[in-house]
Amino acid sequence: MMNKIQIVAGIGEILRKEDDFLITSHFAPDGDNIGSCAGMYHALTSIGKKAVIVNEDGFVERFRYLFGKADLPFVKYSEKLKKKFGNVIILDTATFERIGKVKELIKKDACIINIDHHPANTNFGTVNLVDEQAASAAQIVFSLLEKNNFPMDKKISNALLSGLLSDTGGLRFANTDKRALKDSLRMLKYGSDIAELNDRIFMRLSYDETVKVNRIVSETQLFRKEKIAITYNDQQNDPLIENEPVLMALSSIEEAEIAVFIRKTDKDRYKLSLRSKGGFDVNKFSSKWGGGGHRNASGIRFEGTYEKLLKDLIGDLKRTALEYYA
Ligand SMILES: [Mn+2]
Repeated sequence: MMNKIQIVAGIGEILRKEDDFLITSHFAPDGDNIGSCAGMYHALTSIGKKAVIVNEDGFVERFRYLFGKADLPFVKYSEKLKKKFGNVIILDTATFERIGKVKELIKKDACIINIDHHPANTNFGTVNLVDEQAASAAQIVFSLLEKNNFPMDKKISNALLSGLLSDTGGLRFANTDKRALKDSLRMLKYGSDIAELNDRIFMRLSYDETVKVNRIVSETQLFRKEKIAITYNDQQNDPLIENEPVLMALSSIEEAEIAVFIRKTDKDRYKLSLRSKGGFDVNKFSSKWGGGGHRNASGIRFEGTYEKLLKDLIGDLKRTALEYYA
């Protein structure tokens, strides 16, 4: 067994020795996912390496500032992508399955570097750097780059600080610990502006999206005894660009400790995002239903009718919450 210092040095060696990297992360990319991938991309290209970021889903435009005016190195997966990669970096992803179709781009004998902070990480990589104490995957990437003496700059720190801010809700969530604050400070040293990044990540929504978010939030149902707030959107016919603003609004409901956002993605297919305050473990609940994440933020995919979803899954959540808050 290698210890953590050896793993960090070993990954540094691979990054310097090899070339032509595929960087990827879980489908439905969020800020930590995109920030970690962008930080790794900038670090590799700054030492002359070739790299590309591929995700099963499309880019989230609000993070465009991480790439400046250059061509976007973030590619949405398509069957037309024929190239297979031997050097793969998977960031912020608990299981190999969660990269989805990007699997198709990986050679059988590829070297897979797995860097993550999800407690349910299965150590699926050739090399695994998993630290569930980290509030964000971006912080693990950051310390890996610093420890391996990569030339750090504002581009890299902006990407990684964006990841950290995304997963901590702008340094407000329960996972905001001393380490998150210390890492933020170190990132500011490279020129990042925390107010500017928080503004870009949390404070910008188009008029159309704002109206839509508010319509969805206005349909929220509150279960007082269970402390659950639930709302729904038909993502198939009336898609939201991002889910986070809805979840933020639900999470801020004083009477609710648990927020659930249900999206219909196809016939009899649903995606659920769960958020909790304090001790209620939505990761534990989601795992029971084939999903996962963190204690206070997780997701589930559900197949079946909406009635079945409400009766079985939401029924189970209500019972679990009632027991917990009893
Ligand atoms: Mn994360």
